[in-house]
Amino acid sequence: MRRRVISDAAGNDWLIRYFGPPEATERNGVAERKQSSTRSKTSEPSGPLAAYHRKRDFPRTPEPAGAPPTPRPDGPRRFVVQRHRARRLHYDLRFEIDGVLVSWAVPRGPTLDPKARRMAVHVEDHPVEYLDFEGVIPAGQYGGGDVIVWDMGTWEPHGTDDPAAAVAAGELHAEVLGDKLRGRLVLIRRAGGQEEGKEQWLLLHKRDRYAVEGWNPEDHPHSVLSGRTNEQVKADPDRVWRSDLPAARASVSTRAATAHPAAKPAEPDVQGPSDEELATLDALGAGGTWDVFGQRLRLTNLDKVMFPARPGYPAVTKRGLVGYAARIAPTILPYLSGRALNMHRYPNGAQANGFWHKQLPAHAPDWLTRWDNPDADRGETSTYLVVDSPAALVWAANFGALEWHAWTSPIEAPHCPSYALVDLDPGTATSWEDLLTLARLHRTALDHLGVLARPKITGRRGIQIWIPVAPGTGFDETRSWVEQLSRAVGAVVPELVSWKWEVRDRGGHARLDYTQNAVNKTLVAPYSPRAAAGAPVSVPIDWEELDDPALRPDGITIREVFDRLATRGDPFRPLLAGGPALPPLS
Ligand SMILES: [Mn+2]
Repeated sequence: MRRRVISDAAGNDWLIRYFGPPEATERNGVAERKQSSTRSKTSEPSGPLAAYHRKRDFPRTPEPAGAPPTPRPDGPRRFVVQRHRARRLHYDLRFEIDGVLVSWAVPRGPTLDPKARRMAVHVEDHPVEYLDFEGVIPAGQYGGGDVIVWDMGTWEPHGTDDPAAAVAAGELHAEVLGDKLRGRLVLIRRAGGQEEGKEQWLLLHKRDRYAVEGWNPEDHPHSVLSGRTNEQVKADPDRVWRSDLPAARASVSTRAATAHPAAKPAEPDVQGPSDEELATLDALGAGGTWDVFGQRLRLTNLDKVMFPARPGYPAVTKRGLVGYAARIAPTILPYLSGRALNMHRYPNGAQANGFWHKQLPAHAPDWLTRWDNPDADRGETSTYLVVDSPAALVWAANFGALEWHAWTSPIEAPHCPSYALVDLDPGTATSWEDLLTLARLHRTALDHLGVLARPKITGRRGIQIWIPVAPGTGFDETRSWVEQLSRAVGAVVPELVSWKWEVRDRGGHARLDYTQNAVNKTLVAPYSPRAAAGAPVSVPIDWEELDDPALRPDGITIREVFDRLATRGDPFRPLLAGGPALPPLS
C-alpha cells in the first residue's frame, strides 16, 4: 500500500491510500482504452485526436469526427459527463483542455460523496464536438451502446493555469459547475498503475460545501440535455444527432418533426440587444423612439414606476421593464413563439389593478404577428398577439404587459398542448415548507415514472411543474393524467391538500390544480416578470434546487435572472425537444 498526503487550499491534509491494482473485472468493464500512455502531441504525428480516429469507423458510428482542434481563445472551459452503457456501464468524464476533451472512463461514476474513491481510466482525447453527443453507437462498433449527456457545465483548473501540464504531471484539480456535479474534483494518477499502457487514476470529490455524503450518480439517471434516460435513448432510434444545432436542441426526433406541425426546425439563435442599444434606451427621456432588433419602437412613460420597491430592491420603472424584455428575449422566445399571448396588463404598474388583455389592439403596428382564433365565439377575443420576435416582446412590455402568459398549445394545433402542467397552488395556511414537500413528492413520482419534467417558481408563492408531452396529446389526456398523478401524491399528505373547488372551502390547504390543462388556460411563461413589488420573475429551476434552503418562490427578480442564466443555464431547455407519450398510471 502506498500513501500520499495532499494539502488543499484550506490547509486540510488529505490522506490518500493506494491499494493494489483494481480487480480485473472492474477494469474489463471499461470499454475505452487509451492505446498510448502519453498524450504529448509531438509523439502523435497526426495530432491529439489520432487515437480517437483510429478506433472509430465514422460512416458507421453517429459519433462526431470532429474538426481539427483549435484552442478556445476565451470563455469558460467546458466539461461533460456521459453515461455510457457499453459492454459494461461507465461514465466518461471529459474536461476541455487546449481544444480537445481530455477524458477518463469512470466505472462507478463521479460523485459528490467526499468519502468515495473512484477508479478512473485515462482514455484517448475526444474532439470538443463530443461535448453534447447523445445517442446510440451501433453494436459491433467501438464503444457500442447508448450514451446520454449525464451532466455538463463549466470548470476551472485549480492551483494551475496549465491543466495539460497538470494532467501530464499526474494530478488535476478541477472546480466544476454542472447541473449535478459541483465543487472540487481531484484526479490523481496512480503510481505504478500504468501496466499495459493504461493509466489508472483515482477520482475523488473534496469535502467542500458541495460535498454530499452517500450521493450516488445512479440516483440521477436523466440526461441534462434531453431529460431522457439511457433506456429511453436506446428505445428511440429515430432520434438523430444534429451537430449543426445548438446543444439544447441538437437531439431531434425525426418522428416528431414529420408528425407534428408544432415541431418546427430550430430557429437561428436570437441575439440580445447590444450595449449601444441599451445605452440608447437609458438615454431616452420619458418617451421616444428606440431602434432595436431592426424595428423602430415608440416608447412611452419610461419613468413610470411599474414595480414598487421592496426591502433591498428599489422600484423598477417601465424603462427597466422594457430593458428586461429586450435582454430576456433570446431566452424566452422559444417559450412564446408560435403561441397566442394572453397579456396581463398593468398600465399603472403593479401597485394598481391589472386586467387581462388578449385582443391585439387595432393600433398595433403591422409588423407584429397576429393569430385569429378560429374557435372564438362572438364577443370573445378573436385576434391574439404572437411574440415571435424580440421586438414584439418589447412592444408588449411598452404596452404595459407586466406578465406574459403564452398558450400551452401552439397556434397550428390549439387543441394539442405541448406541456402537461402541475400547478401547486398554496392555500392561506400552506407554508413554504409544505409546498416544497408537495413539489418533492411530485419529483419522486415523476422520476419513478421516468417522465421528463422540470419545476419553476412562480415569482409569487407557488411552484409549477412542466412536463413536455408527445405530439397529438389532447387536453383531456393531460388534464386527467395530471389529476391522477396529483391525487396519488396528495394521498400521501392528505393533511396538506384540499380538492375543493371553492377557495373558501379549502380550509387554507394547498390545491393541486390540474384544471389549467385546457385550451386558452395559461400559466405564466418561464422568465415572465410578476406584477409584485421588487419585480420578481417566474424562473425555471433544477430539481435539486428544491433542496436548497435559500430557495424562495419570489426570490429571483429581474435583476438576478441574467447572472443566474450565465452560471446555471436554462433548466427548461430540455423540455423544448418535446416528450414521449405519457405513461399509463394505475
Ligand atoms: Mn465511454
